[in-house]
Amino acid sequence: VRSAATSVDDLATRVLAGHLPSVARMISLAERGIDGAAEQVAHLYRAGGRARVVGVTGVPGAGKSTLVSVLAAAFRERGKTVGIVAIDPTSPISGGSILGDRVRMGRLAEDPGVFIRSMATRGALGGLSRAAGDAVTTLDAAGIDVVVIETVGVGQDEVEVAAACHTAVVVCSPGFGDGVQMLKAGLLEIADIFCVNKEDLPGAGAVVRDLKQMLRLGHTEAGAWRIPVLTTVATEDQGTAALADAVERHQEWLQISGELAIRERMLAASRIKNLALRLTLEEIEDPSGAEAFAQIVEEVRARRLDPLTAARRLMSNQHVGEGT
Ligand SMILES: Nc1nc2c(ncn2[C@@H]2O[C@H](COP(=O)(O)OP(=O)(O)OP(=O)(O)O)[C@@H](O)[C@H]2O)c(=O)[nH]1
Ligand SMILES: [Mg+2]
Repeated sequence: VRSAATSVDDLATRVLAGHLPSVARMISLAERGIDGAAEQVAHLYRAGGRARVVGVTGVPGAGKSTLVSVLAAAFRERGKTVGIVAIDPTSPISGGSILGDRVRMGRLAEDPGVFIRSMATRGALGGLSRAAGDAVTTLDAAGIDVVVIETVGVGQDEVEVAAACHTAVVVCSPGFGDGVQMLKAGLLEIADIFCVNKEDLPGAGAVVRDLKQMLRLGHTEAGAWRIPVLTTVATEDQGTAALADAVERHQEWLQISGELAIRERMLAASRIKNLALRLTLEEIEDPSGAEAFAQIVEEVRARRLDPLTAARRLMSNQHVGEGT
């Protein structure tokens, strides 16, 4: 019987060779926090950096999944391999959502150049960003060219995931209150491209007008990226090529303007912060330190110690039991 560490090791080797079933397993192990998985993802990170990450986000029901499937098909036609990470905020951790997405993705699911993965929202602080980040790292290491992440842009964690990409596509559709919802969620700030989907429905023109109006209010410096407002009918595969063009144009702009390095620094910083949070929590929750932690909790309860000092002690890597 091989040890868990060895088999995770083998797995990373197969991921690097582009073996997609191993990619699926690696993502699962990392998501579940299996021993050794984090180290393997760290190893994969150093081997990656070529994939371009496209975030597709927007209010529930805007047509994101439908749009992602036609967009993925457009990238396939351009000779690119595509990974799709769909983050489902409502479903529990089950195969149900994967099945649902597979049905929606139709023949794309049969294409060996496409990898589709659903992910449920993780409860813990930054857990979703971490899980999504690990999935991106794994797909990147496997040589996937474009990774598309679909998220519903509600909630802090969701917006963070949506922002952690090279190109953020914010999807709107005609419907009451969309604009307000997006403003609240902070989605307008992260958009590199606006896509008004369901152009076939009444009210689409008004949404386009509102977005363009809003963009005119923002200042644009020379050489800055001009955020396009595109329209699509995802169910009819209409406007998809123009959307794929816009994504590619944005990525060229990132390169030429030097913004790519800035963005990648931002992404790296967010990865570090998320991991630092987890390590800190792990340290606090480590069973071997449970007694010492209980002791410090008691000190704080009795007000001989304050929570800030206690937390600072934990952060400075001091063992919780020391120096009370
Ligand atoms: N009329 C019209 N309907 C569309 C269009 N695109 C998607 N839909 C429909 O809108 C509904 C929602 O589409 P999804 O792709 O599941 O939307 P979503 O944003 O992924 O939804 P959630 O993931 O649940 O937030 C489905 O019934 C689609 O068939 C479009 O361009 N026009
Ligand atoms: Mg969806």
